[in-house]
Amino acid sequence: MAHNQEWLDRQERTRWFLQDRFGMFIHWGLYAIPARGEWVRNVERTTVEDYQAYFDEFDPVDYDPRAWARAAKQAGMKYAVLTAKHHDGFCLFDSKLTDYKSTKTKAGRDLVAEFLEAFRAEGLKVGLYYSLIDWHHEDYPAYGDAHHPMRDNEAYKRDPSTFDRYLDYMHGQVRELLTNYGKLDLMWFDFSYDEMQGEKWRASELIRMMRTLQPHIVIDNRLEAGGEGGGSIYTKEPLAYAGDFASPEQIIPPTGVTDADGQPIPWEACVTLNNNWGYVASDTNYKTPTLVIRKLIECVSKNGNLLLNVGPDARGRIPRQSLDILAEVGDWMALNGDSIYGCGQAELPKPDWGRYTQKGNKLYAHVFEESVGAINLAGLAGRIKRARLLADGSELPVSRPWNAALFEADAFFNFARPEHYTYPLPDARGTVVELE
Ligand code: H79
Repeated sequence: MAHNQEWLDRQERTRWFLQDRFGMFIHWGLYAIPARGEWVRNVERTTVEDYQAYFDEFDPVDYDPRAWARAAKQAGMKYAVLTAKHHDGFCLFDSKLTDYKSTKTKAGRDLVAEFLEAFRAEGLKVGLYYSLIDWHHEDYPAYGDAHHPMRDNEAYKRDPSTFDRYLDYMHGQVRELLTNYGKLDLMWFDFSYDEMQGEKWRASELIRMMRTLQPHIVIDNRLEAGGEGGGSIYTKEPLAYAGDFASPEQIIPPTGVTDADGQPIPWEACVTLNNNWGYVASDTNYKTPTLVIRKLIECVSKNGNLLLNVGPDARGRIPRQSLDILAEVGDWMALNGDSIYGCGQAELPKPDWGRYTQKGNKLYAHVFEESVGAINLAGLAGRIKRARLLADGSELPVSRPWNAALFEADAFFNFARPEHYTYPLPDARGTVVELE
């Protein structure tokens, strides 16, 4: 089956996205105040009235998106996505269609506009997250809806015929975002479920409008799917609203994301730094910088991106622990970013000591495990012109040591100079050798 135009356009639109590989997700809203996660209303069945306390109180005096942008850039991230509206319906932008927005709080600021300006100023690409689900809007199904805080509260029975009013509102807000805020590089919708998918959102109409306003905007696949995947993005004839990339949530697909013929489909794993998207002070279950680095490498080795989340607190500060992790990831990226940006899956299978990424005729050997003896480059005998430690450019001899005579089809290298049998990895987080 031939590719349709949607498929071909996707190739064009996602060029920068596949190049950049590493982005920052930012989950921020009223839920930073209760600090029990962005699903707090749902989990605790909080009414709109009870949640109102956080709206009345919201006053992020330390909001300085330029500091966020510097942290993202220093970490080696190339794009960022902010929650313009999460499921609770609170808007971080000055929408004319609601008063449930940051400009009507003590903040008195268009937080989205300031985010966009700050991140663009650092040279990062910018995206907005917009929740399809809305627990605040009175025309969004509540009673009986799988994901609504009031799903089992009969007082919240709603007339299904008014759902179109919500869709007018939702389309109107997307129009505002794509009209009033300059060029947006990415739009991250969240999320479809059960029969709430595709044309239930009037998705064809929405996409037509979006492509008229901003033809190049990259869009996720969640007008048609949830975090578990699905939808026509996996086919050679995706629908107009299939999206430009798959969005596995809190998981890295074992073998990447491919279509029926095994051809790669753009994808981005969205992953939290601790165990929550929104700010939760008590959640100190942070991933180590080494794990983050290795998971980023893993994504790229499977042709994917990593969208790594931070959850700023109610005052507007990214948690100290998150900043510390990002700084260390950034130190590694500053020296080894060539093995990430513009790279993808290698032609060779995964080696047992780590992973490969590849860009053209350059192969990046990411060594995670200390070796006993020389490191085996299976399948590369006679094919390597030179090997360099990426972090400092130093030469690494590629040879076949005496004790590898039986494996003579393979090439080997060794971090030791002169050659020893064991040697500590130059960088325990992930040592990268550039092979040409
Ligand atoms: O915005 C982030 C999440 O809020 C949202 N998507 C990411 C990017 C998301 N939507 N659905 N899910 C995450 C998965 C749903 C998980 C749930 Fe639960 C399990 C909802 C209710 C039970 C997690 C655990 C949230 C509350 C308890």
